[in-house]
Amino acid sequence: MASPLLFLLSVLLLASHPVSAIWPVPKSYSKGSSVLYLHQNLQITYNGAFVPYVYGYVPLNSDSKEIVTAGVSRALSSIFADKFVPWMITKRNKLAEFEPDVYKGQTWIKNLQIVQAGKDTASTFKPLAGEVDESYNLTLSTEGDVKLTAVSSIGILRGLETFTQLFYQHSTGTFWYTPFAPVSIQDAPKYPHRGVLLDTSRNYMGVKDILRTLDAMAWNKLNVLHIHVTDSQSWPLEIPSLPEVSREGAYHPSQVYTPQDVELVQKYGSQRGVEVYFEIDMPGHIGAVALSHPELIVAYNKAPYWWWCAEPPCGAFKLNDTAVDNFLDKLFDDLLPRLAPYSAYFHTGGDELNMNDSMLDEGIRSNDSAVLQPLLQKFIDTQHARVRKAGLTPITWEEIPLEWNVTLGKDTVVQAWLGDESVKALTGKGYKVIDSNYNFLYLDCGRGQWINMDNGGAYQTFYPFSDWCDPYKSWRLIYSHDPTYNLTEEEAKLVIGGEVAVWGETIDPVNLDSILWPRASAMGENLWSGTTDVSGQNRSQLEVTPRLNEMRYRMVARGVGASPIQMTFCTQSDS
Ligand code: CP6
Repeated sequence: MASPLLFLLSVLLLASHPVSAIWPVPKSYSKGSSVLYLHQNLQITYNGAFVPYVYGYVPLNSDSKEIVTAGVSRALSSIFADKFVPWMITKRNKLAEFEPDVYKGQTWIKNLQIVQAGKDTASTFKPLAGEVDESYNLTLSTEGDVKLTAVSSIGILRGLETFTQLFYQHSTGTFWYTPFAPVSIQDAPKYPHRGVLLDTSRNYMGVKDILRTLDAMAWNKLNVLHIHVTDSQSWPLEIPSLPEVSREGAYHPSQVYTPQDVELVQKYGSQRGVEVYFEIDMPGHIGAVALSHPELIVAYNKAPYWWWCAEPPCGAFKLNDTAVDNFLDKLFDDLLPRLAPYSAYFHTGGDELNMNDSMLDEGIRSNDSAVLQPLLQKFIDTQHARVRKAGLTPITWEEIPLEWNVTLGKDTVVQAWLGDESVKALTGKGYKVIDSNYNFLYLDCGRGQWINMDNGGAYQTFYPFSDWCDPYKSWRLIYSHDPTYNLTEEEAKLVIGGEVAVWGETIDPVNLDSILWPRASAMGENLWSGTTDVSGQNRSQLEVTPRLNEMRYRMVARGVGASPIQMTFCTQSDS
């Protein structure tokens, strides 16, 4: 089947017009070479009822019809606002050869018929991994009939996004067309959890930067945003019942998420089929609490940092302290009920806890894991019980079960970061796993090293000497990563997906887009489409590179500053 001749032929065909950047690539996809034009007065129906196309439609609530109406609005307006004229991916000065002749008469798309076969439930918009059916079928006939069917409204949104990626703006500026009719697509994701971790503690990210990230995630069919909202460096989260925590712990009063901000971000995500969940990292990585509650924290700002934590200014909760317990009771009572309407999960952290920290805890004074393990087990049990009581499912970092031998409830999801071996060990123990292998998926590239820690606290003189960017993880490296590497079939079933991570030491809104995109797109395709094509082979770079390049131009056209992946020359001169 995969004869070199056929392969060569398909490469030549691909080079003769835009490649159609359906990204991630659908499970099954066939297309032709007839042209269809799109105008703004096509007839749109949803389960037989008329749907208006309103530019910038904001859903009134989370009813399926509202979600779909807003999805239609975004899809059509992103086509008509895209201004994506593919000269950069065709031939120098020869765009006319690839574009339809608009004066030869047009076949217009007449209708967009949307049919949802199933009923949405409350968990459609905040699903546990696997709870929502994201599959869809999309067909465009040569005559201009478009049909989109799905089980859930999230599936409809996925199909609408695919629909947008079939269209280009004509260089005349007033026509939008697809050169690919007839089209037939059947699509469904391989993994239910396709995520991005965003760190808002090391550097603050504005609400608008988070909303832009949610949009770009939806274009890439990524469906989970994990906000690592607090850490030892800052606490940018307002807790109304504990106002002192962000008052003292945020970098600046303007760098705080209010409860309204949190709800906006969650709602915005849920309307796009992207679930937003939060992490309060503990018992390590919690130093910022010491600024308002020094009595709860050990090792805050203690030098030399490497004795106490992975990165200054350190700071860990006392592990066996009723004041800590009371604080967390109040914190969770305030926060979790506000998150639960939009999230299925809450992440309690648990990474990189340094045993030495409890040497400074007057109630413990030990770094013996035999002493600390039962205290940590109790700490985790207590916090996870609170999470479950709020109707959320707990997530922890891998160290909790693997390094500390803490036993977790079987509902708990474990996020692995230290590599393939961790994924194997965790699935071997029967835990559901999110893969965030730092060798492939840490987009910040590595942890900085800090020097001059004994200089009396002048942090501005500390500098990271290896984090920018060593080694840089190219989209190709990320794309080569299979979350189920070296797993048995049984183990692989427990991998619910993966998350790329944007640790924020050297990232803020200025470079966020270029750090994330299109590298997160690369992992997005692995998680949606798997790492192999229909014949079980790794997809060819000859097919993937121009397609990702086109997706990158599309993201740029939609206002996201994605990095270029090659020279314009590469795609312009390819025939
Ligand atoms: N912060 C927190 C970090 C990291 C982790 N947790 C991290 C560790 C190693 C690298 C990059 C980031 N900055 N809270 C690890 C999960 Cl290479």
